[in-house]
Amino acid sequence: MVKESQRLLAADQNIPVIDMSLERSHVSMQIVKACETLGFFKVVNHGVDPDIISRMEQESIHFFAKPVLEKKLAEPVVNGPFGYGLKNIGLMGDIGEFEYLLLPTNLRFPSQLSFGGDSTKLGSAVTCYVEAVKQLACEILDLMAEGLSVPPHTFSKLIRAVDSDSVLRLNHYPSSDKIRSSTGAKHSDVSLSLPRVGFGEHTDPQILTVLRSNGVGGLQVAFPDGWWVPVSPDPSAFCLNVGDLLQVMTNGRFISVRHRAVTTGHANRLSTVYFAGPSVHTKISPLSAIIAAGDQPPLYRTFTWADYKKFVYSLRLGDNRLDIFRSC
Ligand code: GA4
Repeated sequence: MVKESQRLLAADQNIPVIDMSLERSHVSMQIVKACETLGFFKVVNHGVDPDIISRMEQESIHFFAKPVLEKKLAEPVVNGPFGYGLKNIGLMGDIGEFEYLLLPTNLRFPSQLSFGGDSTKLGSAVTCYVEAVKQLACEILDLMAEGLSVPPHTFSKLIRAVDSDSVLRLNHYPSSDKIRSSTGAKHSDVSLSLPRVGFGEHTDPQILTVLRSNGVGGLQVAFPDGWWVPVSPDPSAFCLNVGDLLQVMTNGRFISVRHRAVTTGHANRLSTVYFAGPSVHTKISPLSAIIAAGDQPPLYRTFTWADYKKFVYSLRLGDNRLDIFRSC
């Protein structure tokens, strides 16, 4: 259950909402500001085809409605933490009140995803969705580069690499009501209708995260002053957050924001999350253009994404991982 001592703000009017149809230099300035102050923002008028989005949502609903034994057959034929999971997160014993499907984005469907059944429709929905959100992520990364005055495709070229190590995650958080009925608890047991941790607090290790949810809330973002702020759901928007690697590349100018998902209310929450990462052998370090323009020495030493990922998977979800890579 979410601890009462954790301070929660009621509204999310402090979350930046950026209209991507506005003038480019204005949008780029707003994005940089949001990444420097919070590391999180929403975009509207983003240009992603609504049919691609709704097909992805329909296929997720269809997938999660299957019996658990059938969902467990979703095993990509690749190494890594991929496939269907129920409550377990990572390798170190973290758990949450949700189920998910974690997929590498360079899968060829259906040959590399065996379902023991029909995965063609889900596969084609995922392929189209990944292509669309990757395009959006690259557009936003180019706007960041522009706003930071670093060479134009500094960030997006890492995501566009053919062997980019990006991941798609489909999450299904049952409502508190459903959790209550599945535990056989009485309707009067109020503790079971309190928010419960779906996906515990953490930062995302990659470069940039692109999240979309159905119309059910649950995502919360940690503000620098220590407040947790619920993000109001908007199925027509995308939520973007800075990941650890982008914090390093910007030498700490951008914040890799802590966030979490809680279960609430009467409806199930579905989220689709694209984690844009570089290829595993990419060397990550603070950008020289940022160092030259700022007054800080490089705050992090150079490491590869493979090194960092190995370290990430050896820790618990909520652990701070960047400190050990600091150079001073
Ligand atoms: C958080 C962001 C992505 O969901 C993810 C997660 C990964 C996993 O579920 O396998 C991790 C988590 C995430 C960070 C710490 C480690 C690894 C679970 C965990 C305990 C897919 C990712 O890349 O890092």
